[in-house]
Amino acid sequence: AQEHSLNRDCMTPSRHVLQELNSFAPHAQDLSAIMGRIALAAKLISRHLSRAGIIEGVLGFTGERNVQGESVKKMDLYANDVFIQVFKQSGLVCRLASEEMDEPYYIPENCPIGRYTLLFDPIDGSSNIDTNLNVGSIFAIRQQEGDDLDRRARDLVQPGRKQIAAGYVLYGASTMLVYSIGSGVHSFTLDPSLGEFILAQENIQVPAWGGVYSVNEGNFWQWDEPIREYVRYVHRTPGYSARYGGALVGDFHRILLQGGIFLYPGSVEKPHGKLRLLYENAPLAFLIEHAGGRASTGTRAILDHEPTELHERTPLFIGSPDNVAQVEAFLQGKPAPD
Ligand code: P6P
Repeated sequence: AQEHSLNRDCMTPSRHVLQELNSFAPHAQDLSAIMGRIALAAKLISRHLSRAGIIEGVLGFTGERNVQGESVKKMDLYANDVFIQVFKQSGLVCRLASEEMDEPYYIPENCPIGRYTLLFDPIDGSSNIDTNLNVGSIFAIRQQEGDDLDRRARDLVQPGRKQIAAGYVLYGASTMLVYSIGSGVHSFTLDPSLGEFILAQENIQVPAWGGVYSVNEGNFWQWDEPIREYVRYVHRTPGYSARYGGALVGDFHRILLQGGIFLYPGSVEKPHGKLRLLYENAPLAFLIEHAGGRASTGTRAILDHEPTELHERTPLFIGSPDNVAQVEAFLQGKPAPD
């Protein structure tokens, strides 16, 4: 038991990758090192967030607007810079693409080791920061294809099935890192006394069905009729609870562990929804599928959607397989089950 607990206490994300791949081959070493770097970025961001209100640069806005036209929070830029700095000296990643950057950031030195690309949303849900509610980071790792000499990063604008790893960090009551390299979904909890993410749960499986539905009902007026019909159905059917934190990672994490469904449908103002495919929906879809769940645009699997541009948005219906199937039935015009 002693040996087991010591092993568990030292099971960090980078060590876990080697265990999962059961290999010390270069590819496994690369992924292990990348996960170690992501853990470092997460620790730096977590530490900064914990000082919100005490030090400058955490709360509030920069006064600028990003490519999405959204006002940029100081924390968005800080977290984006953390990822760049952590990976710049890694020799592992050639490009970083993020919600905060119009174009990918190219690591100037040519990459001697890996030719990987990191796609990430450095701080998702940043509107929650000023009210001390949970926020998250979302990331996906892809293998670079071709030489991208024209720096158009066209090899990035491809379906989510091309992802080789994905995960998120939840800065909540505790800071958790959840990831998958395609063999199960695993969670780690940051132990501040160690300064390490320690393995918490392996092979997380989402329940087949859950009673939680997570959607911003303030958008009801601008949804298509089938989505309105679905929400009216859950309003009149026992067994459902509404939970919406306003930050995707926290809302997703609850669904992953307890089951249910998160919805961000298209609307009048945003026909393709608000959430981004390549660094929000696709990484979470990768995770939920490896946890036995489903993620749909409403008409097809998120991971099969063929994007045409880097910051493309898609609607998102993600969670327990039975819940996603139920919403798809409404979208296909099938009568409500009752
Ligand atoms: P709404 C946060 O701004 C975010 O990008 C996601 O984290 C979250 O799920 C969504 O937008 C919330 O959007 O329109 O409900 O406020």
